[in-house]
Amino acid sequence: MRELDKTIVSCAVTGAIHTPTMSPHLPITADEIASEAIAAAEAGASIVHIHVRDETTGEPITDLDLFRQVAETIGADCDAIVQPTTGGAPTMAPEERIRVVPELEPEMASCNMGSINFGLYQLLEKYDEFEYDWEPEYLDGTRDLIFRNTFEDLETILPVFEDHGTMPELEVYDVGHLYNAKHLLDRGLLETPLHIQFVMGIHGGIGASADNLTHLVDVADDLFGDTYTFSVIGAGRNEFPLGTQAVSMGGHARVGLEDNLYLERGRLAESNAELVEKMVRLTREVAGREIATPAETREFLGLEGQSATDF
Ligand code: KMH
Ligand code: ZN
Repeated sequence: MRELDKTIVSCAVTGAIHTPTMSPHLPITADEIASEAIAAAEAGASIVHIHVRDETTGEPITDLDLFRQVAETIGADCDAIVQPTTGGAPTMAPEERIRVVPELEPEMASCNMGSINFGLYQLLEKYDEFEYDWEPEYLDGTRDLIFRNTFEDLETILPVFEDHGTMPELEVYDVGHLYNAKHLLDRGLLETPLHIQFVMGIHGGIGASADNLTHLVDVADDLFGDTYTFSVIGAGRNEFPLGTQAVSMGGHARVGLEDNLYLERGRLAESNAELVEKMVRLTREVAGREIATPAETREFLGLEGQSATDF
């Protein structure tokens, strides 16, 4: 693993997992998403991971005008690395999801390293009723859903990253996805250094245990040696235990309302910044590490800066 003497904290501001009924603090409109990202950056996040939503119903969409509005607002106000999703919602087709890269030519974007069952239906039983009809339909539909990222999909979308100078953050939901990345690297569809995001605790992906994180790092060490760095997403209540383990191992961590709605058991986070502040505190107090600035993150990851983007 490539080591940085500081910790990169990322923040995933809204995502496509949680729906409006689940938290009044989930940002929905472009302005809400952008302002939450700016506040997260002020709290210490050097990368802000962005999805967009229908501004009236909160349904996940891939509207390029909204992506541009969010990216431009963030870019005008702070120097955090804006990282749009190419994962969109698990229901969306890869060719729809990748459009944001040619549109914004971002420094980074997420790139999902394989298909999984992406189950959200288990969330239904936690809510008696939903504000919008689409919410229970969306969640229940994941019972019969494959979050599609086939080898052909990856052969199609990875050259788009290359053509537009966008660094893919490799979203790895299970051990097999690391071997997919190695295969794509060997074929020249990926290049080192790699930045891998271990996504743990998604229903359909690898379980969120400490042993599984250690195993993922061991496999990545075997496959990629010192040509990769890793960050960790722990879904839900796993966010802080796994984030703390990751940063204690010399890795990095992602927090945010996309992945976790709670600051602590039974208490909804009132903002993304609250989650970032807690991860910063844990990084300093438990791992004894300082937080990387956007400039330090760019230098370490080899990113070219805001001026290299198209927003
Ligand atoms: N939705 C998260 C589980 C993406 O957006 O492309 C992983 C993620 C991937 O953020
Ligand atoms: Zn995402």
